[in-house]
Amino acid sequence: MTTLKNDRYLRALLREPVDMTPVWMMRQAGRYLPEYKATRAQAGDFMSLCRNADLACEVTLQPLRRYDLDAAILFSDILTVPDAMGLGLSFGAGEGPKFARTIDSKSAVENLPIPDPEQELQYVMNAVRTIRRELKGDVPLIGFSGSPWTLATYMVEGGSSKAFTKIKKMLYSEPHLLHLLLDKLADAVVLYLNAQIKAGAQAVMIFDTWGGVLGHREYLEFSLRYMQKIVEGLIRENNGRKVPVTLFTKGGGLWLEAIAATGCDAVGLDWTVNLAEAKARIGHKVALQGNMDPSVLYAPPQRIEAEVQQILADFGAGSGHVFNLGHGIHQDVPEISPKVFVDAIHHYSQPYHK
Ligand code: 1CP
Repeated sequence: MTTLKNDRYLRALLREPVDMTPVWMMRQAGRYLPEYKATRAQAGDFMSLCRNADLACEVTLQPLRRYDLDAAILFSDILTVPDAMGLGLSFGAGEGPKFARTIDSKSAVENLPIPDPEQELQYVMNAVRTIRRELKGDVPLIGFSGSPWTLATYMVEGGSSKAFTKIKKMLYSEPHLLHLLLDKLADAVVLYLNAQIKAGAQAVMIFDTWGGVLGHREYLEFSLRYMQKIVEGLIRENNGRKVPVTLFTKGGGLWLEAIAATGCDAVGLDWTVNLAEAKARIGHKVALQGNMDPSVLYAPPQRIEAEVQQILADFGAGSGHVFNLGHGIHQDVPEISPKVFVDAIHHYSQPYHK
């Protein structure tokens, strides 16, 4: 049994009583912190930072030194999995991700290997072990992966996309090929997340950043089905403690019941969803994570506090809420904003837990 000094985040995900609402921030390690930029410069480039367990640990801990966060998230990227499948990932200075090779044929899918997490992705597991050691039980560590659909968009498009032309063409004209790819990715993600759990991740989250660009039937068939397969394959208890799993589909507000029915412990929400409505729809089955618009952090402190109070009131009394931004923190928010945000959540949530 792992003893944690602060286990509010894990307890809230399991809808167990807490003294105040826990909070962490999506992309809490990143370029909005000057010390992150310094460590990244020291590493040379983004992937070298991910591959160096000590530096990955350092940037994971940086936001926790500044803010009273209730969880740490592994510093890595969702695209390490396709990289380990041989696609050759790089990040140019100031640019998004690029793959040297893309998936454009049946043979390309068939030839994709399923990476052994303790071989090709061992650097991630080493980062998890190092971070767990250095956290010294202060707060839990979140492991993560991309959803098969979201990973596939990058692998087929060759990088970031706006129109998703190639993968949608594949979806509508060669659905069997896309299913083959997604099924392989689901197998790879199960191995990858279970290895993170064995290495020390105390909760896991699946980022389905691009599920929201799909049509209704296509979301269920090409994104949710494979997240469900992952949920069914995950280790759900380790060292005598439950390992909660959170599914986050950006733009997934229309499919909350279906997402909650996968058997996950928590559903991540973006800011298009009203938390009170989401609680009424699925709060009896799962915990909710979210969901302040990250752009609120551009506003003055009083406006941030007002927004936090509104979201806390929307959720109302009781456990089952992990406060978070509805997506990643922007890199140019005022330095004081994250502290105002985190402290307001802890302060104003206490009456809801009496
Ligand atoms: O220049 C830099 O320093 C790189 C910026 C950066 C960072 C800080 C990238 C490149 N990845 C990360 C870390 C990261 N990525 C984390 C851990 C940090 C933390 O949360 O504290 C996590 C959880 C991710 C996950 C991730 N990567 C997602 C899913 C979440 C989301 O933001 O929607 C996605 C889609 C990616 C791909 C990716 N990696 C990096 C960028 C710039 C992108 C997005 C590209 C795009 O918009 O298509």
